[in-house]
Amino acid sequence: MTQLPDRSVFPNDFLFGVSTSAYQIEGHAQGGVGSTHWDSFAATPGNVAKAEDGARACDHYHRWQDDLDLIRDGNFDVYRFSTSWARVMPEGRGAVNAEGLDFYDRLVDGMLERGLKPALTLYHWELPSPLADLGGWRNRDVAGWFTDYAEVVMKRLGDRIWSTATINEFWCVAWLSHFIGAHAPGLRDIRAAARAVHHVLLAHGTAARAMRDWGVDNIGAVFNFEYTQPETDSAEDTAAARNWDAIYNRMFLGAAFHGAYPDEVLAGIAPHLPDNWQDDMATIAAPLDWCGVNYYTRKVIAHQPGPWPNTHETKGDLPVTDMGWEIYPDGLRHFLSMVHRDYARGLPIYVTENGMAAPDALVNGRIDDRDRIAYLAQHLDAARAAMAGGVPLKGYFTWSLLDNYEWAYGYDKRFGIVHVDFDSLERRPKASYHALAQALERVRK
Ligand code: IFM
Repeated sequence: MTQLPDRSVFPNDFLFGVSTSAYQIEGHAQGGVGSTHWDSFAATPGNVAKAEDGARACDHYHRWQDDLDLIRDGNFDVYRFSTSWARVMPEGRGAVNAEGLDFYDRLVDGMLERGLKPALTLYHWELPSPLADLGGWRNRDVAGWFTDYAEVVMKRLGDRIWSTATINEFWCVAWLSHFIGAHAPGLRDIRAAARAVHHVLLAHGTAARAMRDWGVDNIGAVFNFEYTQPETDSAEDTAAARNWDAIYNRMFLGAAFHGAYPDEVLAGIAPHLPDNWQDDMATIAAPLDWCGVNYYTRKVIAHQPGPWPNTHETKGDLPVTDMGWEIYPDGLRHFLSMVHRDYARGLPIYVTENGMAAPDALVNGRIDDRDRIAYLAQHLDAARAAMAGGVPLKGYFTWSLLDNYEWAYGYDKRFGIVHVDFDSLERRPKASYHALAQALERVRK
């Protein structure tokens, strides 16, 4: 069986963590939380497998202490979690739900009591419905709404938070949700997408600058990446892959770090961006302290006749995970090197998500997920290769602690290192959890 690399082969200050997000685990029907665009998206036929939503999820809202114990006992250093905007401010603006804020207060204290560094993400996709009604990410005012929400959270938790990310996965928030239509709010409209792209970046930059003014430190953002492989070396497929790569891998980084959108992207979205968008780019390129990289897979892209971006996903020939995602560890090395070389230039980089959905079988009460262990080992090796090439990689987070609500796939896809029985809600650490716990054990020197 593949062995995970030991903590001792990483620098002493290298951090290991697990990642989760609020809507995917908490149970979003509990504790005075407001409705979100994911609730209505899931309630619309055809959007989510079995029309499942996050109402109960893993019931982390009640089981958080046991879940934090699992993280501590897994020998992790950091817990990357998110606060739900709709739990903190059920209407998205104005009134604060004291019960919601108290929950996160206890959660953060619980991390500290267990020696875990709290790594907060402010937005991991559950936009409050009243804001969605006003156009959500298409409405420029979202930058101010988001900053007000950030202020409420940081005023309460900021004194104990180790790191703060504004947004998780800009591409999913803007493109997957407003151009491809696979996530809430399920739009397929280039104008909506262009505006969502710009406004989620504006919200990020506005909040990051404001937080800096309030004295918050260690501020970053989390970007997702997919290695892009042209199906053939024809000029058309190569151009299609370049467009895909620009939209997915360079648009948000380019704006956040250089205040510029790639030319390949402007070729499609420029007519649809808000008036005077150029004036916002300096705000968007707010100084950051670190950059988060989420990486899972590679995509094979071919030319698609018709309107921009002329891209079409085709099937590759690599082994795939239960999501049908190709396993391509060298893509992680590629992006860590690219982010360091072309964008973050010297800032600490973290792998903020990496992991796989596997068809885990529960046999005699055990899950022997050696495919997941192999996946993690290969990606940790790729991370080490990037470090050997000079990338200031400072930590690695596994997605995810628990099997959870995998968005449009409902509860069918299991990413956890801990199995969750979605009837009894019982947690069962898988072989990957035990392997990580063993690899991360600190040996006294
Ligand atoms: O479950 C998601 C997570 O919410 C964001 N990053 C990718 C994961 C797996 O799809």
